[in-house]
Amino acid sequence: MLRVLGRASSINVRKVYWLCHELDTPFVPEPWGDATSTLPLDTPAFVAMNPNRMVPVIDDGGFVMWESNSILRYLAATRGDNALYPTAPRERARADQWIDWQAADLNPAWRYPFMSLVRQAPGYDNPATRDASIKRWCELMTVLDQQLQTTQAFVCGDTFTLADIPIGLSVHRWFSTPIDHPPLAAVTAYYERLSQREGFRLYGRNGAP
Ligand SMILES: N[C@@H](CCC(=O)N[C@@H](CS)C(=O)NCC(=O)O)C(=O)O
Repeated sequence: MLRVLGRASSINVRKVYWLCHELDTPFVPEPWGDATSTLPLDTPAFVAMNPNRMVPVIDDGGFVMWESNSILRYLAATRGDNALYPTAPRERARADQWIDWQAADLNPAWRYPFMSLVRQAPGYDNPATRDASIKRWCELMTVLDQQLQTTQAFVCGDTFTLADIPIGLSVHRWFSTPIDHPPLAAVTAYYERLSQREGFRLYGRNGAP
């Protein structure tokens, strides 16, 4: 049985749970990294699986890997149908474009305000840095809004694809972080559209941001 290692409060772990639900793939969740768990990340056993000391990690019959968006691609390729992660080069490239944009651009933009306003973590208390990051976050969410105005449905078009999983989690984080949200009607409609999916209700918008 597929093992999914990582605390359920992690946005990146919840991506994997959600995809497993979409694929109807059973998995064993293991709460590594949870503050109350006996499975800390800073141990030789965990570091041997992921030297970055981060979750999620999967163990698929002895094949161990980390990096959430890569895990999504692997699971879709091994369990999915082509609708979720199309094989046609241009359709696949379009999904990859948004998956990579989420990791490379959108994630870094929300990190500082999230750590500051939600986690209230030490070292994230510079208002100018926070405001600059919020401004960038809003700009990127406007890019997403424009795409969704075009598709009127999901990130890549009419149908739900793998790209909607990381983007959907990011949209949940956007609405759950206490900042001034500019009105983005297409993003708001998308959030409600995703909420019609059981997997998103269970794993996407359930957690603290
Ligand atoms: N790029 C990595 C980032 C993973 C990551 O940031 N994981 C966080 C949880 S969301 C983590 O493990 N933080 C350390 C901890 O919880 O102790 C991925 O997408 O898998």
